[in-house]
Amino acid sequence: TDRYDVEAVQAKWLPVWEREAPFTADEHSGKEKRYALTMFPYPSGDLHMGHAEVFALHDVVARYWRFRGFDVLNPIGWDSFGLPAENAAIRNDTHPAEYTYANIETQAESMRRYATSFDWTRRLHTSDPEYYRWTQWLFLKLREQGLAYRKNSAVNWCPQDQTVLANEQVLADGTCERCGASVTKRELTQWYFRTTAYAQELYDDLDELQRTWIGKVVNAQRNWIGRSEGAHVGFAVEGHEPITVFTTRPDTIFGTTFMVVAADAPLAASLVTDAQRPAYEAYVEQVRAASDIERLASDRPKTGVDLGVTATNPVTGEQIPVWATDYVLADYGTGAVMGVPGGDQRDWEFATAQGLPIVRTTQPPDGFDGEAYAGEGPAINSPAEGASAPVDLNGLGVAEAKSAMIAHLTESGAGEGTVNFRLRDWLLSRQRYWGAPIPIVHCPSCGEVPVPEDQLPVELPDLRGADLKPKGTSPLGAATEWVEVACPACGGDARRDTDTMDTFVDSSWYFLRYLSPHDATQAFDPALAREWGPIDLYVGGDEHAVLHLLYARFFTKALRDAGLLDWDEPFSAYLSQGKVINNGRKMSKSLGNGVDLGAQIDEYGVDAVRLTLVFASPPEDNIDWADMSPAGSLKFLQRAWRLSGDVTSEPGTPVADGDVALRRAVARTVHDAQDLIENGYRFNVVVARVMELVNATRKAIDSGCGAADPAVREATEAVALLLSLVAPYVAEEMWERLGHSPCIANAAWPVVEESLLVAESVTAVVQVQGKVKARLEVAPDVSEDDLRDAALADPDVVRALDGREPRKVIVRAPKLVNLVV
Ligand code: ANZ
Ligand code: ZN
Repeated sequence: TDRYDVEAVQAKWLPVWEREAPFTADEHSGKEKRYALTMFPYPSGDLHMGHAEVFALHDVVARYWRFRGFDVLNPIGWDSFGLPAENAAIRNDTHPAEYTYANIETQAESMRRYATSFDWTRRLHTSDPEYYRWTQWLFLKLREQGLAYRKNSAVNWCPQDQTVLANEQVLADGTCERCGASVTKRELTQWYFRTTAYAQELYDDLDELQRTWIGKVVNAQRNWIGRSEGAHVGFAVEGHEPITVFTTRPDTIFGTTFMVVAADAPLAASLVTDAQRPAYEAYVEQVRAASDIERLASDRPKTGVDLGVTATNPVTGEQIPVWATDYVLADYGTGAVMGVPGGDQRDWEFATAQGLPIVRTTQPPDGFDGEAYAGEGPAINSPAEGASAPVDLNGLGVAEAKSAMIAHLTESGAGEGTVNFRLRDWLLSRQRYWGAPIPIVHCPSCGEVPVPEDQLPVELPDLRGADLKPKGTSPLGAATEWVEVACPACGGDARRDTDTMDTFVDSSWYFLRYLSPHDATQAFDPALAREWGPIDLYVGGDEHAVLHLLYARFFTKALRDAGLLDWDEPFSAYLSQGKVINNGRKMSKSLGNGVDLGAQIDEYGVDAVRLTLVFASPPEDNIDWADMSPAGSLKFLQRAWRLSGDVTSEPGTPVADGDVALRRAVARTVHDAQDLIENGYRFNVVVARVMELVNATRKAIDSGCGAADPAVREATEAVALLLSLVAPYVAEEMWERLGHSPCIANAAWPVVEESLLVAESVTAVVQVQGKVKARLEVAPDVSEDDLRDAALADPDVVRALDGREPRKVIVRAPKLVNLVV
């Protein structure tokens, strides 16, 4: 027949590949190494179209590198702890482990059939004790470095999931990134990683990553880390420590007419006078109920309470009132602000609402009719007319005025220039069951005691049949036998920490565990990390633009400083793919527009689905499945496959005498494919070029050099090799029909003969007496003599000469011949 049987071909090759395992990485190969990583999945349900897309795109590069002679590490595993599994288990009334591992098997089966070039020998699951033992070990390692600590503070609380959330898990609209519930605040003692210790480095290194990471993600991280340059300024308060503020506008100090401190912070409570205390306490009560987002909303009326004390402006010496308010956040900067209503809109609104004075210190442009003015302009009222001050900013532009004021503050000891970051420490404890237990024992006499290394892992108690529904305290607290332990330090009665770690902790280091996933002696082998890392290409969705990528960067830097890693950054290059949508909309249950991956594969086969996803668009663009034609992809694959049946020359036939035009097409296609993959991941164009090559080869067979020409074999082999990056089944089948044994993945990449890439001909112009008389198509390397002879033999030139003998013949090969008579 003239079609291959998709099902039969899949059934035929899968077991062969499993047996041959061509993609097992080998650290002893002596070849140059490449580490290709794709984000490991959560085991919720079966694989979906999104997975199919990422894996297909990622595989192009992983397979390509292998063909180019690198030893490629391309591992896969499962991010198998976490709320999705726990919630689903509660819904389905099973144990999270059952739900998780059943889904992992389902996904693994689908992945195998999908035939990406993963090294299955390195498979890992973060919920295996063998894995989380080392997550716990790393937690303790970071704690030793002072990078993990416990503190009491107001934290984000999801009332739906009944657990705390990291700042990164609260969306811009103040809702939980998992469940969409409105996030509230709670006062709790929780574990944190000190991500802020690396704020500067995490920020600065983005400049370098900008070149190899896609821009959106780099910008998202920049904004998240949020670097602000400004100053710390101290305002003296009688009978109290000075209040230090962080300001980005030290040039506006002359316009400071009041101070505001975060209402729900210890500073406010320590400042308030007895007379004002009842009013203050009532106000705090009201503040606690609101979220950060509500508090910062610009359209919210500005409220506050006078604390009854005054502070001294360090430059003017004026006494200004100190208020507590909810628009100052306790955990940004110093939690205290110098109120400059002329320059800050929030301060303007507060001053207006509370009847506080307003003084402009930057001259707005003519015709400005707004309220606070934050733009460029000369300093005014700094100091006010007639007033004397130790520094005079009047007339200076904003930048100059800032530096002048910082210089003055530094000299007078009232302040100094500083850099402030928006980034907070990472809150890592969760009041949920399905995660790695925090390996700490709380002892009444010794305090926090780390579980000794030889007692790791602290295994999760089974809790089968227990009610895991979120109740606001960790379900582990109910496992009395598990909780009550002897203190590792003094042997007295003590209790285990009952919180589990955020699953983002698990995924912050999994790329290191792949290097030796079953190593029972260490989390990862530093020597292997040196050999394989950092990751040469990371492929995954940009929903992880901040969370996962930032945390993994933090872990990398912390482990470097622990002497375990010698990389500064984990991911040298990062590619994030677009989404697969349907009919212009995101696929969702409620819209009922989901496309089932399994059904697509059953209908068109793995190769056609993969080809469709890769061919659809540049990787970073969305793919609307409604506009796709997997049937068309399959048709193309059949055309490609037919070529392999038509080739009649033997494998290894010398190709030098083959049809030159077709050989040129092959060389150009392979050369360009390399360029397209290596520079900008233009995989869709690679597919388009292979389609052209298939057409050219078909034409050569049917109406050109014929099927026996060795160039036809060369072209068909190139088609098979290039196609194997995207459609491995049909490629393997073609390879066999071409007389080779499996696996095509082990075959040599086609060598591009440079001479075949040179343009086939150039146009030479022939002039007689300065007038163009003829144009000749000649080889680019034509000799001067040949070009002269060709020009003199041309009929138009002969006619123009009309029998005259040229006096002079000027030849500039290959472009020009000039005849003078
Ligand atoms: C005086 C001033 C005058 C300010 C002016 C701005 C304009 P970014 O750029 O986000 O770092 N601020 C400081 N700490 C705060 C807190 N905990 N909660 C709310 N606001 C706070 O913003 C820094 C500016 O935000 C600081 O500079 C401070 O107001 C305010 F014409 O100080 B500014
Ligand atoms: Zn103890």
